[in-house]
Amino acid sequence: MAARSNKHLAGDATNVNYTDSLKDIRPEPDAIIVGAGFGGLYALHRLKQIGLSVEGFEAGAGVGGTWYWNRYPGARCDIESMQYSYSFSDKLQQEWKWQEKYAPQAEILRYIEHVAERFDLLKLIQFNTRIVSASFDDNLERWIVTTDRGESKSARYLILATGPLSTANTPAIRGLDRFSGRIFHTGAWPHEPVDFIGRSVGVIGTGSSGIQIIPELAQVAKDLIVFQRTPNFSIPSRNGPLTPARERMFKERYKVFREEIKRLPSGIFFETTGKSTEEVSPEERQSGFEEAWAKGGVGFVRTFTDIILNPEANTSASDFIRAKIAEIVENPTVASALQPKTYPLGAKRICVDTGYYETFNKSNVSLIDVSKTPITHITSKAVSTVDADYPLDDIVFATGFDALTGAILAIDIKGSAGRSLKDKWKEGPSTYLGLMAAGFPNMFMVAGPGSPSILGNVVVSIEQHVDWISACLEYMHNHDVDVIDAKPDAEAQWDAHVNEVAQSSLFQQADSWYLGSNIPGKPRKFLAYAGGYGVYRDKCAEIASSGYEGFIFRKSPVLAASN
Ligand code: N01
Repeated sequence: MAARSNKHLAGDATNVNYTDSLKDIRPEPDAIIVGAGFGGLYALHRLKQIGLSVEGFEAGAGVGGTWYWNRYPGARCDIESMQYSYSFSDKLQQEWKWQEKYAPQAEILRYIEHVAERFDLLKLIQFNTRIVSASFDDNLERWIVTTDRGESKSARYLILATGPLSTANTPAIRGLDRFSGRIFHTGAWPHEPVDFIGRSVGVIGTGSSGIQIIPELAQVAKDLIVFQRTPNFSIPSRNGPLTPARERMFKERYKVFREEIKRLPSGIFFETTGKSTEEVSPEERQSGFEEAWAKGGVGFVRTFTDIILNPEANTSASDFIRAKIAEIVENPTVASALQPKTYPLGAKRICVDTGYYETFNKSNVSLIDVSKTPITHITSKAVSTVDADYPLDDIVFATGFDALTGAILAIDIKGSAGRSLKDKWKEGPSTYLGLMAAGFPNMFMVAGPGSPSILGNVVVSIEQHVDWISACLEYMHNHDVDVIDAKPDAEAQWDAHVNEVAQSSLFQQADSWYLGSNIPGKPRKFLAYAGGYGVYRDKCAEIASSGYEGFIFRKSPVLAASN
């Protein structure tokens, strides 16, 4: 799309009269974008492309979001890099050369940094700056944000690309502040290398992050104590260098392939048998699982089409993994503790690992099942459970995030008439399409609650969201309107639909961050849209082509005067 410059869309430099240290001589931007991860960067690029002036704010010192903060040993993406990457520029996807099938954190960060430089986005971002509040001024019809540096800025549009998994959660364990050793969180890892050689290290948490860091720490720590509350299903990644043949396969048909994944439930392409477990003999079922296990990766769950839908198929897949755990882990008590038995495969996020179960055969690694012997407190030197003290030099929290709403609600957001978002969402988030919240005009979310984002390939979701938002802003320009809001009844209907779909899904069958149950006091509500990415995408497209059904537009005399 050709860049455009016109009075409505470009350079909306209203001379607003709000207080504060507006020392900055730059004109007020049309859009403020919060966050410079995959979502924020693409929003900056896309909105700039349609002729808007944009300004980004990022709490970190660099771009990358998740991949900036999660620098822990073993951090990598468990979606193939050829898929977990931007599709908006064919030149970029053809020219970038991934080294590994599943890229490690450092490689993904290099890629994001390359994108920021290549599309000239760095100069648009103010780093080391956290947005602490955002309010919609009904008189000016603009968003006014304030930063932790005490600055203010206003814009017509506010885009929250704050990341669905960006607010690290450290459980409030009694005595933590008295611990005299080092404390880490996987989601906010130091930038400098951390030496664990010869140390006694405790890891609390065995989700995707724990499962990735544990094998790495086990190689260097004197003792590694793993505190597990709930075991997870994990599939070996079988990671390795990206083969030239696989790279070629993607690159030769990237355009077609990227179109195809738009229709898929998770926005991820998996090679599957295409058959249900009912269509194959027990021997074929077993050999299908064996083949998928040998191939590795989260695609295991797609080996047969009915694993997620049919409890019997799910049990056979779960039994297969439990048998693998028993086969790999030599100590039967440890193996049994590592086997998930209380929920079906897929109810919690499936993990992907490199040598996770094998790690428990090492003599320096112990597993403490804190579902049986809960952690009671932390002393200056140890983590204590109901029946023992575990002396440690270091504690690593791999305890996850306040997902989807955490980073949004960390900003004091006030919409029209001063209504607080925190108050609106006190029973859990409600949005229209995960894109807007009624009463918060001209505020958009990227990969927000009520969208499918975190249930699949989040980069695919991000591109769809940002494209939808930019098309919407163009529509507003073409129809000479200035303000968009979600209609409360459309939001209520979407919310009911999100809940209804979630109720009939596997996700209700386990406690997880999907439901907010990892954060004390967070309302238990399924946070994403489980109806599938392809279905969601069609719905968003249909709404746009119907003239944005469920949204309300208006012309603003104030904004019109400033055009
Ligand atoms: O966090 P989690 P994560 N005492 O919430 C435990 C993405 N990701 O950072 O299950 C003891 O999954 C908690 O136990 P329980 C991915 O989407 C992707 O690992 O609540 N334990 C659980 O074991 C992923 O799903 C990648 O009983 C406590 C763990 O901490 C999401 O991020 C890599 C506790 C938290 O697991 C989050 O993953 C990494 C307590 N008080 C992350 N509190 C890849 O692409 C919590 N726990 C591979």
